[in-house]
Amino acid sequence: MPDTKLIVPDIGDFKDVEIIEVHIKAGDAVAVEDPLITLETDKAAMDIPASDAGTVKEVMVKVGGAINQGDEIAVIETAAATDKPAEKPAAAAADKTDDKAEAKTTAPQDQPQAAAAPQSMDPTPEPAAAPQAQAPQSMRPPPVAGVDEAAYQSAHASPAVRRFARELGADLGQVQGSGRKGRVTQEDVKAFVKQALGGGAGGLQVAPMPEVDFAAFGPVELLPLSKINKLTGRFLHRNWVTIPHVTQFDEANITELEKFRKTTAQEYKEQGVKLTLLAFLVKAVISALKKYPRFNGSLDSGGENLVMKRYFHIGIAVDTADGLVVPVIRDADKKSLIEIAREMGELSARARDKKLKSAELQGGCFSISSLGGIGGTAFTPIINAPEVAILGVSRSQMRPVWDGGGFTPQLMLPLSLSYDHRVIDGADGARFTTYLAGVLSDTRRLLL
Ligand code: CAO
Repeated sequence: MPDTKLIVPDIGDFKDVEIIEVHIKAGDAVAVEDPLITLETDKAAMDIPASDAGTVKEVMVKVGGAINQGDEIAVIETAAATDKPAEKPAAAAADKTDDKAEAKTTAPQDQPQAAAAPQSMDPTPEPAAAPQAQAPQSMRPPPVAGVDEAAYQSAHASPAVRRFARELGADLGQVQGSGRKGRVTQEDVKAFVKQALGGGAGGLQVAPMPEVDFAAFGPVELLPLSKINKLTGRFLHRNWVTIPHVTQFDEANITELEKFRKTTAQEYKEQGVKLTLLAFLVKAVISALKKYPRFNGSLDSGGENLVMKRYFHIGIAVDTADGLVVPVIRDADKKSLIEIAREMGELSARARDKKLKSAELQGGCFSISSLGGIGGTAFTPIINAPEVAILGVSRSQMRPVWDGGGFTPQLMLPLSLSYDHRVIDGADGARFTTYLAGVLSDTRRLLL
């Protein structure tokens, strides 16, 4: 195994340039163009990349030292067999910004200089490391989505750190530098990314929650969150921050429906079935899903296609002592109103007794969350992904409604439909609730 000395290439007019980072240590494997050290001049930081691949035997430089062209950086053991040792200048030094660095060198003579390693002394007769100086535009790292590119470019960081930040998708312009003169180090980028991941999804940057000593203000006790609280909390948080929600509000005149429900409910009560408004809502929702099938779809994992479901499984949010669960009524389109009411009663009873099977919580296409039995006028339900919409229902109220000639008392049901705006447009959101309100106002439409 031959030894090769890696030396400082032509770095222009710079003399006694300070080394601010050493990226290698004995035993490291280096590939051609891996950054060996980072230098800092008055104006910029620059990486000195490796001109040869091999294993580092000895490092001759340290942070804080100063170097000049021709100084030895390291000795590496190259893999290729040869009988002569070599001394090679490291590849052309990179410019301040890595984008430019991939394409630009500090001095016009860099390319000849990189190629200037005498071929006879070159243990590997491959071309010297000029390609870095020649990288075409298309090989430059793409800008990181959503970052301020100007701030990114002007950030005080070495090319290696810039490359690292790009790989992680970190917005370098926002990273606080802890190095000399505010230089951003690799550790700074790591800390920034860690904070971003801990504080939100998809690199969402939010201020950390304050740690408050509540006991300093009065007596407190700790109540551990239930398993369901923790699990649903995680999913709800993910859905809330990753899905662009829009909530469309509307109201349905259910005066006639409620009259019908009350008389029918009496009959079925004797059979042990509680016929509440919810069963009618399931039927009306299925009719609306058939008319507007995108609401019954789901985005595939790549976000490129909408999976259109030809079945209608409806999730019902159930409030239990341990937290929220959403059992699913399967093939609700094939079930009668009474079958739906009976199944809903059974599912919610078993949910409260913690007796649901996990299969009964899966496969939903669309969810309904009814707070009507409790109260409220409207709310913004969170979509139960991968579903794309959820209907929230609040308490119905008798209100005076203008019928063209006067005000008459009508029972109005508030509807709050949250939908995923990536899949559903606002116009369709309004069409869906208008249609739903129409069906609930006149259930004969369900027969159409
Ligand atoms: N307006 C007025 N009254 C309503 C109503 C509405 N929109 N919806 C239900 N009611 C009435 C019912 O008719 C019933 O009246 P009676 O007791 O006089 O017959 C009463 O409110 C209670 O209904 P219910 O809650 O027993 O039955 P339901 O079918 O309406 O709801 C269930 C069943 C399981 C959905 C419900 O018990 C529940 O858990 N709701 C909470 C869901 C929830 O937590 N959602 C939030 C999710 S996001 O955090």
